[in-house]
Amino acid sequence: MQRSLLFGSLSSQPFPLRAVLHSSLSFISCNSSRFIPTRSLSEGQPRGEEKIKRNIPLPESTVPEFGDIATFMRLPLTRHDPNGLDACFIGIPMDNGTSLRSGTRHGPRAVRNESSIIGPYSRITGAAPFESLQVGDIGDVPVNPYNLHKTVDNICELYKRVLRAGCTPLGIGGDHTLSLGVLRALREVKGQPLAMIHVDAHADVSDTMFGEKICHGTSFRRAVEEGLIDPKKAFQIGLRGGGYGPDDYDWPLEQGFHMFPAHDLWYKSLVPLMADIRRELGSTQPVYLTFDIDAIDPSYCPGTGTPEIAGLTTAQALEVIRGTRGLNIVSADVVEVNPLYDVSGGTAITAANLLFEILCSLPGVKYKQR
Ligand SMILES: [Mn+2]
Repeated sequence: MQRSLLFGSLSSQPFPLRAVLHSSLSFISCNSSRFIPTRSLSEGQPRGEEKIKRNIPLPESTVPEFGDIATFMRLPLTRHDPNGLDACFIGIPMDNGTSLRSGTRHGPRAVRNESSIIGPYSRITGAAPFESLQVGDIGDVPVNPYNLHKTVDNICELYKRVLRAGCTPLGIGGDHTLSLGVLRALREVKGQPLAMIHVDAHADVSDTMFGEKICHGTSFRRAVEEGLIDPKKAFQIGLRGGGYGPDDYDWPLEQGFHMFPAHDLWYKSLVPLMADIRRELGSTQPVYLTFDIDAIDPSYCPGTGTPEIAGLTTAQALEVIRGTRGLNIVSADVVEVNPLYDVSGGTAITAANLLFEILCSLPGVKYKQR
């Protein structure tokens, strides 16, 4: 496929591939459910019928956008209950996997607050997600701020419940350790390793940090080792910044990852790249989309824990997300939003809009003629 990519391409892999680890390792499951379901607003309403009354964001004519409870886009809240929903937003307010600046535990609330400004229909693309899908906000994962491993288990538990209800979970992070819990749930429920589109300044494939196997810089090495993702169907977009040596990118390339560093994407539209990825993955392969807000340049999104200069533009971010339309996205998230480092709210506004665009790109969303 691709033009001049430094690290690799879909059609030619410049590095020798080692044995694929996931073929010889069983994936790790997580603990059983301990969540208490609450009443669903859509209970008793069969899905798939046109007369169904779908959830819509609270209209501004009812209460102004700055008012009422800040669920995501002011959707109905059904705590920990995905029943009857086609897609749901889930907050994951954690930062105890963070290596530098803490504060992403405040990300979900900030993103929900800023999401109030987003209208339910995309005037630009014609997407009408709330006329197509039943969507809600199911609150936050009950994270444990004193125990990262229990937090990962709790993410996995709630995500399994959501997936088994036939609902597509859309996560609001929270540090990137959360992907390990998400992927363990996806692997178990979907019954196969996932394809992955990972947008990030960092590859997050360290073996350990401070001797720890689980933290926000190790998620995707663990995911390969545990057989959660198919590394040959893993695409990392926006990579940059300093490291400790050339090994940082060698390991994922040896596994078969496709890496697209930011400097190869500067000044370019990402529409052709996404077309290549869609061709490679097709329309049925289950895909996990995870978007670390630090993929975007810190001039747009300073509110994050480990910023790196010369990143993607917000326009390129939209091209990536809109370019996933047609893929079988089975879960997605926007992570590493740290509002303590951005008093303007711009980072959270960006994250909220990216999540809305992800919703618009999900399978089953209708587009109107503009
Ligand atoms: Mn990350």
